[in-house]
Amino acid sequence: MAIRDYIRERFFPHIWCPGCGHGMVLNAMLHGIEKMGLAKNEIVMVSGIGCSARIAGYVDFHSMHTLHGRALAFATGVKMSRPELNVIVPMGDGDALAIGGNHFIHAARRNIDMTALVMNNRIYGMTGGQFSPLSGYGTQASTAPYSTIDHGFDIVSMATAAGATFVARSTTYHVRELSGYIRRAIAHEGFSVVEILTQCPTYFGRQNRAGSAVEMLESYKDRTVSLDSENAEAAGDKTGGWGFESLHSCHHPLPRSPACAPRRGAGAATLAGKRSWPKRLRGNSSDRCARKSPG
Ligand SMILES: Cc1ncc(C[n+]2csc(CCOP(=O)(O)OP(=O)(O)O)c2C)c(N)n1
Ligand code: SF4
Ligand SMILES: [Mg+2]
Repeated sequence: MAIRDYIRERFFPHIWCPGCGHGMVLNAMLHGIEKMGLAKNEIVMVSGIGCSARIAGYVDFHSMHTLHGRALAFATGVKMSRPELNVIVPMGDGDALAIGGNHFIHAARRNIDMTALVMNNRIYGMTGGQFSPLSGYGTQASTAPYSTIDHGFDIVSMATAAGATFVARSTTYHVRELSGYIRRAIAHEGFSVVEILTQCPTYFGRQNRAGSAVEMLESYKDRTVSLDSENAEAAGDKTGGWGFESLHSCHHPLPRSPACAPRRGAGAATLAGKRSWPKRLRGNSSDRCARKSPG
């Protein structure tokens, strides 16, 4: 199916500001889905509220635009009633980790078979640039004119600790790599998380003098390190730890706990068990290898 066929063209032009990274995430996701060969009616997209959450309106899948922070709760209900469908949840950093933080950790703990795409622009974009739990120390925001004093979450570490079984981080600069991670996350059986560092030039960029959208993108190239690269060992030194200067490609495919393994067969009313899964949607065996250290 052509990429264009996955889009609801009638809702365009989109609402995003020029240079916003959210459209690049949409692009990467659709390329990943197209490569998997998924039909539109095999996918449900459930979103909350935020600039990022608007993605659900632009795709021609089954889609739900629900409440700020509650998308994972709605998505859990969808997965319980239609376990054969692929459930994807695009979320902003505020949506996922502020108001929706509790839903996030418990969806990970339950290892529910769905994919969370956390679009981390380190700010509340939609409502005018307030700081979020991902803003990180020393960030200017409309609610922090003298800059923030607390540190941000590390989504990768938190999701892994809470029980997610596929966790990756990438950026809108690394769009091909990002597309591959999204594809693997959707194919993975269990709760999969892809954190995407994405630019909000309008609020985060202006308030923090981060430059144009292009300069923000370039900074993702210059200030992140692939864990697959030879430089991964030195990554901690180069990046200075979590935040904007984070590693861009962490993937933590974990073995599933027996309690979370999908139960197959007729009449098994489990989250993943009503029907047997098409082969291409099953996790690849390399997704179950030993956990990699984030460095
Ligand atoms: C219950 C509730 N609280 C607050 C809001 C206002 N609100 C809408 S979007 C948003 C934050 C958006 O930030 P984020 O989730 O990071 O998405 P972004 O716009 O940055 O992509 C807030 C606070 C709301 N719609 N509903
Ligand atoms: S406010 Fe920021 S996140 Fe929202 S559309 Fe504009 S650039 Fe994107
Ligand atoms: Mg945000």
